[in-house]
Amino acid sequence: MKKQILKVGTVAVMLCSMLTAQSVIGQETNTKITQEEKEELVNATFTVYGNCGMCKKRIEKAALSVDGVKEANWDVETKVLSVKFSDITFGEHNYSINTVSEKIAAAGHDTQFNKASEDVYNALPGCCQYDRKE
Ligand SMILES: [Cu+2]
Repeated sequence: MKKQILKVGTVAVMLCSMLTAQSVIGQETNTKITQEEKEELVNATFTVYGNCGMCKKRIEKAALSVDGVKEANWDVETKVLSVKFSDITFGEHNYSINTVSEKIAAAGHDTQFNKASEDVYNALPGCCQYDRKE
């Protein structure tokens, strides 16, 4: 009888420490990305068509609106967008990159994977209407 009580007590202590450990892990993932996590970010680049600084803002904003994307940088000269996203959140690279590309096309910019619709493209400010490939 005494042995059983002891066992229950041990299990309770184990459960307790497990719960504590879990809540600590939960807290860590809720905080901003640490240096270690930053190193686990995956970098991907692809071409996005645009003209100017306004395009840059629009493209980067669209990229950053996708969950898991931590950094986005579009180069006006080379037309190359560089995105860093969390590999923990998105195991499949293609899924994440396709989503980013689709969001950018929806904002009016053709990418090497997706085309923006005529309507969205025509709604861009004149200076942002880049030359489209036929
Ligand atoms: Cu522009």
